[in-house]
Amino acid sequence: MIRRGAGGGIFLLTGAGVSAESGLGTFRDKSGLWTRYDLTEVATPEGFARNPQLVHDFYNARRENALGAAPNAAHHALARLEAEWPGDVLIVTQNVDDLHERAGSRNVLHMHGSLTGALCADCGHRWPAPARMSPADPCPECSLAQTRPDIVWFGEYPYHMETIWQALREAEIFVAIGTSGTVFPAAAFVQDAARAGAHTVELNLERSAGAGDFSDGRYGPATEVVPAWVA
Ligand code: BV8
Repeated sequence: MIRRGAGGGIFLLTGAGVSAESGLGTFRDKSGLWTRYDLTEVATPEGFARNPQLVHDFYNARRENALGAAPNAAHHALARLEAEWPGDVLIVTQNVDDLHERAGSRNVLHMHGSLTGALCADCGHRWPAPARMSPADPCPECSLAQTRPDIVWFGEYPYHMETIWQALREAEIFVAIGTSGTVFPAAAFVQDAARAGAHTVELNLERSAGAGDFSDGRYGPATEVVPAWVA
């Protein structure tokens, strides 16, 4: 349970597990995406350069799934927390779906990008992604056919890092929800927050490899443990 009245800033780091019960796959569970796709082929700039159509097909399928999914009780509980908590509440998500926003959360940073965005690999122009994208799509700005999903791939620099590091220094409560703590720099955020004096909590289906870095943990499906912790 959050210490009521603390009023301090809450930093929420979410991963694929918060969207699992909305029907969107995770990455490293037994039927996870990385068990079915070679991440070097679909989630690296080198893979995109080799076969842009394969990468677009991968993200077109995930965009279609995400558009057809609905926010679950965990997303709604976090939106309620932001509306009711006296201090700041920031969601930094590794997820590329927009279920936090569709549940009503306003203060959301997508550090690994978003399925709703398109990016021109040549001029850097960004625009709302159509339902399906292809390598031949011309950039609305420079007209070159260098369109890519606005996603941060392995080896690329995550978005909003300066804002994120500042928020980690200021947070009084740090909560990691539905993430295996496998991917950096997100996996190290709990240590950054603890160093700055934050109370740290893991809310996950099961103890992650980094569970020992947290001061507290609640385990079970996000749609149960997140509303219970927010209550
Ligand atoms: C970078 C694209 C330079 C989007 C993704 C040390 C320091 C810095 C970098 C590195 C480092 N060591 C290695 C690196 C490089 C690399 C990295 O971390 N590699 C790993 C494999 C070792 N990192 C990078 O390249 C990053 N860039 O480092 O730039 C830099 C250096 C320093 C400082 C700043 C910058 C870029 C990483 C981004 C890569 N893009 N995907 C997409 O396609 O979606 S990563 C991919 O993994 C997704 O973004 C995903 O969100 C992310 C993390 O996965 P999780 O969300 O945790 O999902 P997972 O399946 O693993 O776990 C799900 C969890 O949920 C499980 O624990 C499960 O138990 C739980 N769960 C399941 N069901 C439920 C549930 N929980 C609750 N309820 C349920 N129902």
